[in-house]
Amino acid sequence: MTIILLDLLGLFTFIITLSHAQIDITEPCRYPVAVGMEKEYIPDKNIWATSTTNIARGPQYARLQGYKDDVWDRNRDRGGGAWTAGIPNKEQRLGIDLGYRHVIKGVATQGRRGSYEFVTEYYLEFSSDNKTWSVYTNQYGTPMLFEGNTNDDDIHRNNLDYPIIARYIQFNPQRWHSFISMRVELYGCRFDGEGATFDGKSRVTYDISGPEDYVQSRKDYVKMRFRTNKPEGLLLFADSNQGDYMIVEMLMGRLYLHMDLGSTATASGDTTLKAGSLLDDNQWHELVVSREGRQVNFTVDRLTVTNMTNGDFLQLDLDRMVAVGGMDTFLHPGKRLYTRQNFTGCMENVWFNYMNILKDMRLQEGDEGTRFHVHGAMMPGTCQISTVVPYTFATLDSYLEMPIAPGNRLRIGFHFRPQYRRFAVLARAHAEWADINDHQLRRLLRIQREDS
Ligand SMILES: [Ca+2]
Repeated sequence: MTIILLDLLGLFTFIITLSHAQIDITEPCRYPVAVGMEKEYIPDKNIWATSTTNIARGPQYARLQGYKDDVWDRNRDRGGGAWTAGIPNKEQRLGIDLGYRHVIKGVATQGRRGSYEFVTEYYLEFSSDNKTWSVYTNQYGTPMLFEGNTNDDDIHRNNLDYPIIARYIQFNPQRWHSFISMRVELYGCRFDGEGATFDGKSRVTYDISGPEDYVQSRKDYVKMRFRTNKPEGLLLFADSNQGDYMIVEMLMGRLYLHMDLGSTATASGDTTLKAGSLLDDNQWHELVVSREGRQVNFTVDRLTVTNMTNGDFLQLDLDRMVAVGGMDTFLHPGKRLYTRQNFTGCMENVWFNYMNILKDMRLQEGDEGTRFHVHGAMMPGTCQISTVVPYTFATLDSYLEMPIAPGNRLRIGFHFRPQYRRFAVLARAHAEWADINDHQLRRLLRIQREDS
C-alpha cells in the first residue's frame, strides 16, 4: 500500500512539474455529468414544489428539455412542459431528492417553452437530510443570486464557484417573467464520502514511529469535512520527538491550527492560526491546511487565513503519530493544545498529505502490520450524529415559532450560547392561539430572545 502511495506521489510530482498547475487529487468530481432530470433517472416522486398552478404543471415536469407534446403519448407524459408555481411570491421552491449525496458543480434552467414564462433570478438551497437547509452563498457569506433565463427556451447554465455536497437541492425563484415556470438540470457526480462517527472517546491513529515511517515535508496538505454539535474538541494531532507538530482543535466553535516546524533556544517556531466561527452548528464544514515552506493557508468553508510560521525552519518532521479525532491522554501533550476533549461528531474524506486516512484504514483493515489503529467505538460509514438543530437568534426581534397540539403538556429546555461573551441572553417562551393558513386554530409556541 505504501509503495503504491509513493508511486502516486512520484507521479503527481512529475505532473505538477510539467504543467505548473496545482493538481488536487482530493477533488471529488472532476468531470460532472447531468444527474438525470432530463433523462428521468430522477423519478417523479423525488421532485416536489411548494405550490403548483394545476396538475399539468406539477413539479415532475420541471425537466430540462421537457415540453408539452402536441400528441398525447401514454409512455411519455410531459404534462404542460414545465413546473409552474401556483403562488407568485418569493417563497416558492422546487425541490429535488437526488437519492444519494452528490457533488453538484453546475445547474441549468429553462422557462416554459412557447409561453414566455421564465425565472430570471433564483437562490439555490441544499441539504443532506431534508431537514436542515443551507443557502448557497458567495465569498462574502451572503446568499448568492443565480442568473436565470431571458426567454422561455434557451438553457442558461451556471457553473458553481465551489461544489455543493448534498442529497437534496431546492431552487428558490426570486424574480421571474409572467409566471414562475422552470425546467432544470443539475450537473455533478455521486459523492463517495469515506466517513466515520466519533463518540468523544474514539480516535484513529496512524503510526509513523518506525525507523522508515517518519514524515519529512516541505509542503503539507490536510483536508477534511466535519460535522459536530459540540463547541470543543481535538480533530487532528501529529507530532514528533524533536518538537515539531501540527494540531487542529476546536474551541468555542472556532478552529485553531497550531504548528511548529522547529524551535531554537532563541526563536520559537510555535504558530497559531484561527478560522471560522459557530462551527458547532451540526452542519458540514470543510477545513483545508495547505503549507509550503513557512507559508500556511488555513481555510474553513472557503475563507482563508494566511500566515507565516514563526522560527527559521521550513520542514515539518513527524515521527510519532498522526491521530484523528483525539488522544488517549491529555496529561502531557507538551504542545500548544488547549482542549482536553476528543472530537464528537462526524468526519469524512480526511486527507493527510495525500493519504485518505479513513479510506486507507478501511482498505487495510485486518492486514497484519497495518499502521492504522482504531481506538474506542468509532463507527465507520454514514454520519450517525443525532439531528439537533441549533438556531441563531441574530437580532432582537428574532423568534422561533412552532405549532403544538392543543391540550398537550409540554416541557421545554434550552441550551443556548451567546455569540459574544459580554452579552447575557435570556429567552422567553409563550404559547398562543393563532390562525394559520388552513384557517384552523392551532396553538403556536414562540421562543424569543430577551436581552438583559
Ligand atoms: Ca522541522
